[in-house]
Amino acid sequence: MGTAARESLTLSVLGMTCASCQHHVEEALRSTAGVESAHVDLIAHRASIVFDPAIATPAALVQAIRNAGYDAVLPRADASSAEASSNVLTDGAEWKALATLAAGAAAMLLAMPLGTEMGALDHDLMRLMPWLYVLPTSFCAGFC
Ligand code: 9UX
Repeated sequence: MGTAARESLTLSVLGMTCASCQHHVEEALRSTAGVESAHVDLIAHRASIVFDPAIATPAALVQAIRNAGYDAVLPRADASSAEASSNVLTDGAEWKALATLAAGAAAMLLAMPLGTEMGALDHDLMRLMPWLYVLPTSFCAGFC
């Protein structure tokens, strides 16, 4: 007890538009293996997570958020944290994983605003339920 390694990480969370979103993301993170605590800030679009790096990885945390229907990006060059845990990052495989992840995140970000998939869904919804679009936009983005 008490010897478990701990690391904290702050992610940028994308796609949260209402208070329920915040809870969805928190629940997704808390139900991820290795996560000790997760706090999501809806206004700042940030998730602060404390986890055991031997069990959970930043990539797994991002994936958990994606599975919940949102997206997240790892903080850019987290220099101080990288130095504090240099033993983790000196391993070449870790760098490769991070690079792959960063490339994936970049591709995701590039693809999203164009969002042909979302656009099609949006139009179907507008046709089926026009009243949905009369509601204040803060009500829901459609994931609830
Ligand atoms: Mo979030 Mo809804 O995906 O009131 S907009 S739960």
